[in-house]
Amino acid sequence: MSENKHINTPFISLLALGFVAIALFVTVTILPKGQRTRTQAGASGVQFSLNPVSETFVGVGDQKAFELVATFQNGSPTETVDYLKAEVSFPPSYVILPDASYVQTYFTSNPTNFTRIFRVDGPYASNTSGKIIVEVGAKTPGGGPATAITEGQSYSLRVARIVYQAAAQTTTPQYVTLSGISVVRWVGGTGPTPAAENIPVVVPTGVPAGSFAAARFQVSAGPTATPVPPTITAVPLPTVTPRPPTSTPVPPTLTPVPPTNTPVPPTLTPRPPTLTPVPPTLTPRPPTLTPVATNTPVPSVTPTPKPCTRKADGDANCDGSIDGIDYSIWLNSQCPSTRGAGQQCARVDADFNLDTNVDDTDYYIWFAHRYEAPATTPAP
Ligand SMILES: [Ca+2]
Ligand SMILES: [Ca+2]
Repeated sequence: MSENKHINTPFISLLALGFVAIALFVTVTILPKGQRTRTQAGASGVQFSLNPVSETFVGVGDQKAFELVATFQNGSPTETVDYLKAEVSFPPSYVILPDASYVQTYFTSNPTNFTRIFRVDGPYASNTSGKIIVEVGAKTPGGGPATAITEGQSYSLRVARIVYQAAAQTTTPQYVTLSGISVVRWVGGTGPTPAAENIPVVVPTGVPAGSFAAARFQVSAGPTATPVPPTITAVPLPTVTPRPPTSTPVPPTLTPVPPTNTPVPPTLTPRPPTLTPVPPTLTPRPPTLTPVATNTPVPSVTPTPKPCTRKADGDANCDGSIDGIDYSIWLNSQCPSTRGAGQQCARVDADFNLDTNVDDTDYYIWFAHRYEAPATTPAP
């Protein structure tokens, strides 16, 4: 017993010393790190690329795929993306989206994919406009793809895979380009700002003006236009020996006959044009957006920070535009009416219909008005 005590005393001292050392380590190392991850938002930037950067379609009708990739710099596994939008432009005179070919936005190679699809244009809309709008997001707070697999390291996320079909030959380079990019993350906080923000988009050099990335392509003549070697090669036919003609030349039995087709007067008589001018169906209507009396300027005693004229349309951060940032604010501050008696919502800047709840009704308001141009208001 006493022997055990003798052994345990230095052991306990050593253990105590170990605890002190661990406590010091935690204080010095972990705490500042925790603070840093809170103050530093995460990824310093995101760069977009189209892969491959150069492609050759082998003839009209040939199909090739381009992938839209977002590469985050200095990201974090704990930082997730709430919203992503990109516009992919292409010359529809040279390439089109084949029928029933839709843009892929789910990849098994991504640890996490965007699960909410706001909009991804299909062949009909895209081939008319020469543009595919890819607009995706997270369905739950923090449920979007992370900006890194390993803390601080660069990470490439596959966003979309687009299959194109060559429509016409071109030897001069044509481009698939990107523009209109928005990648939104949640910053947090309980105050009115900033809550959510765009991750800065890194614009590479050497791409067409106004676009963030480009892939070059051309359409070669293809196998159909190249001279095909004759499949029927000249084979010597020795078996057919020249024989005297068995059939003696006979005078042509077809005696010239007078042409049966006598010229007839043209049956297509000029008709009056069937497309008679119709009066325009779009009659001028009175503007539907009539100024409503609800937003009348109220002479307030305290100076208001800034007017939030589009709150009712889904402008959560009152910056005048309804976009992914407002979606992120809504996503992260959902507060349905089933929250329980007496419980108040942490933030209500995404309560667009002012019913004190932040719920699906507010989401649909945002969805219906996003990227809508602000109603023209008379200048003060
Ligand atoms: Ca806004
Ligand atoms: Ca509401």
